[in-house]
Amino acid sequence: METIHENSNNNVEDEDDMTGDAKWQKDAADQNFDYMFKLLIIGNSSVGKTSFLFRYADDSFTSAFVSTVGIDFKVKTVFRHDKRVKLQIWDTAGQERYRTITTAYYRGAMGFILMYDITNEESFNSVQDWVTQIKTYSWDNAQVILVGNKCDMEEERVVSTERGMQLAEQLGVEFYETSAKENIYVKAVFERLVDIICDKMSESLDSEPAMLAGGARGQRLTEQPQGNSTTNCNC
Ligand SMILES: Nc1nc2c(ncn2[C@@H]2O[C@H](COP(=O)(O)OP(=O)(O)O)[C@@H](O)[C@H]2O)c(=O)[nH]1
Ligand SMILES: [Mg+2]
Repeated sequence: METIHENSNNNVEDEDDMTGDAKWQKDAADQNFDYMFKLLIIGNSSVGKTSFLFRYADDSFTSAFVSTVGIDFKVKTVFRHDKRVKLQIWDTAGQERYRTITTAYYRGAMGFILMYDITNEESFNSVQDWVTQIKTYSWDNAQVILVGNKCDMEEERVVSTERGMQLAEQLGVEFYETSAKENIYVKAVFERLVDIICDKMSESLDSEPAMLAGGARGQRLTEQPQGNSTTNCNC
């Protein structure tokens, strides 16, 4: 059962101000990039995944519950280290509620933003389940960043920063506390994820130069992710 629609018209791009269909056609057809990374935002329902994506892609936030129906992915092009990196960022379109995310959704994903809500214990307790999903359905070198969202809601906080840090360390991933609402560390998380993926790629190319011959775009890499844990909390 595959319910993903790949013809999203919710694409955005950094460097021009085109809107609507014209923009989508340009983005979809735009082959002028060095790398293309498929990134996924996963985590329990209502932790703020859609808000986080909107904040990054559109720099907007709405406090009404954001309907994810029909939203599949957004495209954003960023420049990192002189490279034009086209990000295809997928949102779960509400399927996370029923844990019916299909393998098609995970296919080819190079990076994950694994999100919980610092005001919701259950969302934190589910992180391990999501890690298991990632391990089951995505390739070994997919990079993960753990994100505790809604750090603007300090008074309702139930998951301490320390617990987030400890979990990240245990999982061997980096950790940020963010706010889609207040725009705290949203861009930083995406940029860091892109950097980690780029680092991993060049590492693999160094150790396996043969990959160069085939081109590195979205290729499956073969090394295990590193266990370096770094923490970034400013809330
Ligand atoms: N205070 C606060 N509310 C947020 C934040 N991010 C999302 N929300 C709210 O949390 C609810 C669920 O957000 P949504 O993006 O739909 O979550 P999703 O189900 O994970 O996609 C909505 O009411 C959002 O407005 C945040 O950083 N801070
Ligand atoms: Mg959503």
